[in-house]
Amino acid sequence: MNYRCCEPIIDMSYSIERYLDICQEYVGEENMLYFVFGVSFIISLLFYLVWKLVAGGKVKRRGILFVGLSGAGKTYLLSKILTGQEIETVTSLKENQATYASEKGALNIIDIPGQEAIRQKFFDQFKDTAKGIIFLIDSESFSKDLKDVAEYLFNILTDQNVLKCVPPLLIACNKQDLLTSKSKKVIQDHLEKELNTVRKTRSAALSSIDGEEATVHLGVKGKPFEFSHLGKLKVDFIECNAKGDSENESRLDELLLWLNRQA
Ligand SMILES: Nc1nc2c(ncn2[C@@H]2O[C@H](COP(=O)(O)OP(=O)(O)OP(=O)(O)O)[C@@H](O)[C@H]2O)c(=O)[nH]1
Ligand SMILES: [Mg+2]
Repeated sequence: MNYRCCEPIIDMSYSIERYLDICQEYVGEENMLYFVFGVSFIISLLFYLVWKLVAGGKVKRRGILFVGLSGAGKTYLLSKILTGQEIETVTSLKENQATYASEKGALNIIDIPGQEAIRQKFFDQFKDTAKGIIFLIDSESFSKDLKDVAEYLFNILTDQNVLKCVPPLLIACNKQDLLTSKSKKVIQDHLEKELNTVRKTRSAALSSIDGEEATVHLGVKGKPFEFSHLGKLKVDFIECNAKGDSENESRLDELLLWLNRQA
């Protein structure tokens, strides 16, 4: 067929007209508007379903990230939860992954190494899969680690992916079997104060780079930082110990309850 430049368009609009005529014949002129609405609705619904299948299926989140400073007890906790065994651990240099069969379904636990030089890289690698995050703290060495803990927590709380997907965050104050460990209340208070300081420092650093006022979005602007100011990002604090002392067993009931709720 030899078309000139605008002939195909004329041809197409003629075909559409023909189809509309046929439809009109079947549904009647008075019902034509309903018919067009109906067809548009069905097409939109199909597009939506296909989009849901393609995009929704791709990022199915089943991951629970164990994060925290080196020595907080992440790998030990992972072993204790999965096998009940108390193992000798060494500093992790790569992630450990395992499937946790909760009452409601399987979760993929990913233990992110806490060494400062590598933790961000591993967190970035797995954050897309996070259905929940457990931030483990060594409650015994907390006072000494405060600055470092707050810096790491700040990075997580202001991470774009975390802010977008708002996975529930559990701050687990571990090693409660040790006599000099800090309670979750003390840890929360100190962290709120320290995160306030980190927020100011980061804002000041950004302003000096940009030459204008820059904001770091954490909590409510103009008010001292509180975890309750994080909006949709839900943060819980619990006390636990993966290791038992001479008299008591490990104490993980609250942590397991939270974990099972995420499945
Ligand atoms: N007392 C006590 N010690 C614990 C507890 N949980 C873990 N530990 C000890 O803490 C030390 C560090 O534990 P790890 O599990 O290796 O720490 P980690 O967070 O995986 O550290 P990285 O791999 O370096 O990120 C080990 O000696 C554990 O036995 C606990 O609840 N109480
Ligand atoms: Mg480890």
